[in-house]
Amino acid sequence: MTARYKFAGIGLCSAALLASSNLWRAQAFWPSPSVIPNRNPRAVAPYHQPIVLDGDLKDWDGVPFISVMPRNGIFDLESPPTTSDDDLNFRFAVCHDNEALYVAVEVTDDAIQADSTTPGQTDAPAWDDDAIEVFIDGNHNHAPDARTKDGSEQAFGGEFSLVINGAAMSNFSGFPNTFGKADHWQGATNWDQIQKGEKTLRYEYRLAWKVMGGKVRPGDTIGFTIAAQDDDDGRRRDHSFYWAGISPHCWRDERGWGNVYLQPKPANLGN
Ligand SMILES: [Ca+2]
Ligand SMILES: [Ca+2]
Ligand SMILES: [Ca+2]
Ligand SMILES: [Ca+2]
Repeated sequence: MTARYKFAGIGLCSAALLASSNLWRAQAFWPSPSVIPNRNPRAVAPYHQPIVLDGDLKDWDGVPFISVMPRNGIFDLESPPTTSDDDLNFRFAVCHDNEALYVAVEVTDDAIQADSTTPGQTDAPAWDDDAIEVFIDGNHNHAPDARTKDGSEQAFGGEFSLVINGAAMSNFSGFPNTFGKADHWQGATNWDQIQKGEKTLRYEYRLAWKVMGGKVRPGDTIGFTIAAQDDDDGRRRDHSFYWAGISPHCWRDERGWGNVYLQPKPANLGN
């Protein structure tokens, strides 16, 4: 190949690689939310109990997990994306027990960091450490701004963050500083195991109907998304990675979030 054609070939190959890569997808500017492929994915939260909040997911046996890999998730481009599965990927599941929604998450991450927060905090800057953020749109109205100043959207949910070290944050919900309260929300991680050398990060949440506005019940569908925040160098955030969202600011635009159907308890299980 002449030098000219060689460069043209390299250019074409690069274009093909970029077009097929998540990097391209993550950095693309979508023309409008209405044409985003795979927008608003759906998950089913079956009735399932008992769940024990302890960072051990054996009690989730039989509940389907959804895998979110760099090739099929959404990077919020407030932070850089990664194409490496080892750098960051997660899987999650949802279920309910007629009183609350439960969320389980298992994260693969190449460097575990929790230097910016302290266990026991309920107003932690969770996004600067390895953390999970759950977003609830309890009135399911797909509002373009979940953070309206009048609080009308946060009355039906908002953001509920849990750091791998057990620190928490719900100040961007209608229910600030309520982590640990059974009538609001609770959670647990496998931090004890991580400190002993375990490499897989595990999280469990319990979110009572109250933090969705109080009217959500089995049979309803709520707006929902979930993100893994990744700190790899012990300072601020390196990656922000969502199941569903419109980047940038996935945390704000409910139109890009997924749906969770709260599947009622089967009649054959009794009352
Ligand atoms: Ca458990
Ligand atoms: Ca990482
Ligand atoms: Ca990390
Ligand atoms: Ca940090």
